[in-house]
Amino acid sequence: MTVVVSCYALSRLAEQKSTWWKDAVVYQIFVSSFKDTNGDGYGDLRGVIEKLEYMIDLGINIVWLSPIFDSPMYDMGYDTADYYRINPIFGDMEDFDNLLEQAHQRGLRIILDIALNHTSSEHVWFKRSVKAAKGGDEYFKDFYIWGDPIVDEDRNRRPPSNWESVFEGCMWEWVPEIQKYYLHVFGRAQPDVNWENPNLRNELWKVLRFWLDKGVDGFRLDAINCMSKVRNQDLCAQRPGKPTVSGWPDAPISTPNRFEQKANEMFANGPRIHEYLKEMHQQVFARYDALSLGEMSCGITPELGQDFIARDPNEQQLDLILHFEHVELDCVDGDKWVLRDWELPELKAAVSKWQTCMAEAGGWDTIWIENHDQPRGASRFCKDAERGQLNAAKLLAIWLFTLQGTVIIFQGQELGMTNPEEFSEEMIRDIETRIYWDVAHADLALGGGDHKLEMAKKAITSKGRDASRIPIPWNSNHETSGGFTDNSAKPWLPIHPHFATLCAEAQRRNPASVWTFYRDMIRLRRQHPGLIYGTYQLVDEHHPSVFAYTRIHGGNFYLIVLNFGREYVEWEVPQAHGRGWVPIKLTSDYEPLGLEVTKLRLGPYDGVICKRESCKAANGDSESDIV
Ligand SMILES: [Ca+2]
Repeated sequence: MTVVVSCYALSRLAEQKSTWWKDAVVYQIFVSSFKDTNGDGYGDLRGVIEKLEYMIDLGINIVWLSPIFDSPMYDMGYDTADYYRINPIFGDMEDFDNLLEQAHQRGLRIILDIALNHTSSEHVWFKRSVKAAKGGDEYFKDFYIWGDPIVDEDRNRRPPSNWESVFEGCMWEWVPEIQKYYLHVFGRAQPDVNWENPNLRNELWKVLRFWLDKGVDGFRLDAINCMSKVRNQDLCAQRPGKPTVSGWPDAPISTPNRFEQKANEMFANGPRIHEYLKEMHQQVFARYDALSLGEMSCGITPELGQDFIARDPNEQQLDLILHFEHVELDCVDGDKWVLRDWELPELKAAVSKWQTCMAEAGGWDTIWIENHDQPRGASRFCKDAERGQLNAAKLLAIWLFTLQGTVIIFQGQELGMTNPEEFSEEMIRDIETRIYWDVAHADLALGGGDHKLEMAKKAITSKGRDASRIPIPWNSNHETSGGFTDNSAKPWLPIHPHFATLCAEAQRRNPASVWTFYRDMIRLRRQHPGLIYGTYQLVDEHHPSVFAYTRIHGGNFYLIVLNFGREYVEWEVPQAHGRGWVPIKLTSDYEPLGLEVTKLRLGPYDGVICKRESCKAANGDSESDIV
């Protein structure tokens, strides 16, 4: 009997744990660019505290803080030097404790962004690991991924495998003093930790528990599907490659005539990844009512994604995953810098597949379009939106808040911020963009031609990570960089050229602003649980400019129709979806509410949410059968 009761209690706990983040709206803060309170040009934790009421007014439930741990900031904090210390740029532990307390007092939850795939090369673990190779502390010897060189008959040395780093060049970095290479999936100052080592994993669980014990409400786990790397013995049909004497296989040749090769299959979704994440869940998240939000920017598909969010308690790994298919439509072969045009049906297919696959697996999707790594959505999903820029930002809000999943917005998105568009070298602060720009320059020196440099500038203005990282404009005061900092300070990145019209102060006073629209959409979504929990179904999948879908929940039926094009379009509600649709929210007020619609005439970037009540048909069947 006791067993039955405790199982019931456990299942109740699981049920409780799985609900609070589902209908929540997450607001991502890139602390450096949010609000500076001490005039050093960088945002800080006190700036976040200052703006807690702002987030409450908007309707936010969860704040995601970009990495705040001590870091040399080679990659803006995604290179941790000490997981137990606050980065002095952002404040100290007292500031953090204050922030957590004041957020909780207001009912706001805080989740921390943490990179556990790698640390900074400044981390003491890394220094000790190097030392251990020379006969130091054995405990740290295998905290990182060390590889021996492959030496040919002529005594030429090459790295243990041909894997290409995500940022640039070879994934292996030579350390002359110990005659070994270390592996780094990202930048060379970001060595990957070795998850094969149980001691290392235990240290990471301790880190997570330390912050959860403080009361944080969860983590955004950076690059969480990259922890398990492929060894020779792991090669198979799904992971083709060529074994080498180092024990690390070479990736298949995709770019002839060079050594480094794309190697996603060698480090993403590797052979032990589910084992590791189950252990993390059991050792950490199962013991707290905390959210695990796993970022998977490298090689995740809806089918693979299902395996990470399984609801079976024995298989549990992550609550939510951040996937990237919809923001990689403009990439050629996954290369973010090589741009391609995409068509709306491709976007509809990608979004719909994730919506369906997550629901089928009993999981829950995440809904987002921009973040600190991605450009502004309004500049990307509504191309050439000058004619309807205001509508475009509102259209994107309707889209986000009517899909199924936890909605995540990035600071400034609620202001309809766009990419700055103009190229300037002063804007290049991000290490990934800097490397790309330097390579483009080197190509020019080798006779690459001016047009290549122009293409690089275009790629940087539309895809570079600095575009969305520029400071938030709080007011129209030029002296204080739009209220971001104080009179004397220079922000670490230039402010937006249109900061005076985009600023929060002006928008909050304006009932027709993007800010007001976001606030209203958040409220509307709460008033209509069907928009949160309803079943998603795509309508008219091949239409070139209209993205339409239904959400059905209990007796409530919703139809969302969005014109992603810059031309007027007439769209007839398909007969199969019934009649009686009444608009409840529009991007613009061009049409009176309260009238039934059968045909919609939508202007550039216009969107509409329609609703109808279920009614029983004459034969007693629910109308849901025909929707
Ligand atoms: Ca500051």
